[in-house]
Amino acid sequence: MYGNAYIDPNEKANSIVAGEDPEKLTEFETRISKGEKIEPKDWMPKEYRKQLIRMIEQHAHSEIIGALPEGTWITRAPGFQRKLALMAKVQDEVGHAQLLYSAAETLGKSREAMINDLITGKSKYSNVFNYPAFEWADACIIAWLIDAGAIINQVANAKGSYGPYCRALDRICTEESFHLKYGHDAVVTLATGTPYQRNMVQEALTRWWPPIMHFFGPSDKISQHTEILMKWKVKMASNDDMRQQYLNMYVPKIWDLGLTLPDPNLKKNEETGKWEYTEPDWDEFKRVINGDGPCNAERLAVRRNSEERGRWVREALKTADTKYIVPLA
Ligand code: FAQ
Repeated sequence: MYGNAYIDPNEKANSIVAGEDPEKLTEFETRISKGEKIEPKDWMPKEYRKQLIRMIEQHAHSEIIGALPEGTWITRAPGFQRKLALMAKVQDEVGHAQLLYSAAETLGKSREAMINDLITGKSKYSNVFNYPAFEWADACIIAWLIDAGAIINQVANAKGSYGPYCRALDRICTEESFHLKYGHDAVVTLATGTPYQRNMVQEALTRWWPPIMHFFGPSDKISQHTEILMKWKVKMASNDDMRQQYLNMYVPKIWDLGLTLPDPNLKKNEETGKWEYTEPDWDEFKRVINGDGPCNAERLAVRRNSEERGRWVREALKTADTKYIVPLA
């Protein structure tokens, strides 16, 4: 991260595009400012390609790893309807990863290389999925409040500049809005249920609040990539703006259910219209995204294991006589 060292913004912007053809760069930036989409075969600066690969790949990994904490609850979800809904949701998340890996592939990085970077710990994925889902209520909080955060981010970025990513996000958001309704219903059921259920959902919310505050990324003061990503309309709002939007939409809903949040300083400043809160613990965030969270090792071990166990299928497909492969209808 840039930390507190002052870097002249013009100097930084120039170094990012050093060596690019100035005419092509101007044409590219003009297209973006006009709201045109950039497509895979169009000219783009190296840094734009690099940033997109980094961000889309991390997003894809987040979906595939994100299926794990909720996935462990499929067999234990209370009742057949909840099991069915959760199974469909988890399946959707894995599908989102496929869409996102395909979008990242259009930029020139192979799926094998991306999966390899995930399982060797080289690539990051969302901090939130490195925390455990101890109870059924944790799975409900994920489905409501993590999906809510994902939707805020994705609805905004779906209006961004890179065509394949935006189209993937549009499709993902449609499915995520069902997840949100399912998650909200599951949390409302617990919050309006027995004292045991209320207590369970309150405890889960208290556990998840710090990772949720981290979810939108480091504050704008220390965010490393926001400036260039917003300039090129990959990110359509800054980390702090997304966090504010989230607090504005969801804190009142949480409080309406009679639940409390573990931050005594959380309140909306009516004069500025902004939410005030205790600054999240960014040291914990850094540790978690760099591999040292409560479940990082377990999550990657699951992915490594499935990669190993699926190897024979991929090998068989490579050598299979295609006449024996039945096409999907
Ligand atoms: N977790 O300079 P910035 C979901 C890293 S999908 C981990 O501010 P940027 C669906 C960042 O990569 C959830 N790492 O970064 C679902 C960078 O590290 P690097 C995922 C994080 O890119 C729901 C460094 O910190 N969504 O939940 C995080 O401008 C339920 C500096 O940060 C997306 O990925 C984090 N939270 O902004 C599934 C959306 N935040 O690469 C199952 C697309 C930051 O230099 C169940 N991504 N870092 O080593 C984005 O919008 C952006 O990448 C941000 C971060 C906003 C996440």
